[in-house]
Amino acid sequence: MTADLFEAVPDVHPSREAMAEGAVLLRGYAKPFENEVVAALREIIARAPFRRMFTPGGHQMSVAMTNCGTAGWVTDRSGYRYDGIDPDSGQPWPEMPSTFRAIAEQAAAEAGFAGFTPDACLINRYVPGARMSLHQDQDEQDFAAPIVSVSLGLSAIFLFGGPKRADKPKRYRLEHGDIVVWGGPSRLFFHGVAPLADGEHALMGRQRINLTFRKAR
Ligand code: MD3
Ligand code: FE
Repeated sequence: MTADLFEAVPDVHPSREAMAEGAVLLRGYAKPFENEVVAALREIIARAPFRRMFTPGGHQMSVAMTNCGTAGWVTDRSGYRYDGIDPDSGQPWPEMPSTFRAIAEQAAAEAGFAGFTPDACLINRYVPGARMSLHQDQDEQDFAAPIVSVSLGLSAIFLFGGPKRADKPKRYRLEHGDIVVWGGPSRLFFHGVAPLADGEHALMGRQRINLTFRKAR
């Protein structure tokens, strides 16, 4: 009797897990929006295809990237920067879709960062074997603004270190639909992604896509 009643009530309390001070994992938060997100993603990559960029040191990244928003993160032999223009097309990056913005703003508010106004969304594509080595995100103007990440497709082992490169990273499995908000002290923590394991995801196929929403300027 009561079981039926409980099942009829939607869960208004999303799962919320603290990974560190300021880092909040919202498991499955983006799942209800997956079809809208994928449709918007298709339009972005038609105009700004994924490309594997080069680091200033001359290494080609295994992760392929693109951007949407008024600023996009780029790397080449001259360094890392945010640029309003896609260097491959010479055109502005595609606009940030309103669904993307809404999801990022809601998730940020859920984690205690109401008023987050992202101007950049970096889109990372991992195929099996692709990885991201430990780094800090320091190319943004305002470290008081969090970064919101949305994981889609194959799950990945996320490596979450500390304020120093030598801090031993903890490992977290990030799955399709998971959102993490990285603010406060964790905003400048070292982090990376272990080589992606092979697999097939029902909606996304043989890849992982990660969206990171940032306030770049
Ligand atoms: C923790 N991307 O694009 S997202 C990146 O899965 C990046 O593609 C990874 O690191 C990915 O820079 C991780 C999670 C993430 C993003 C930014 C952070 C974690 C963070 C900034 C500070 C601390
Ligand atoms: Fe990063």
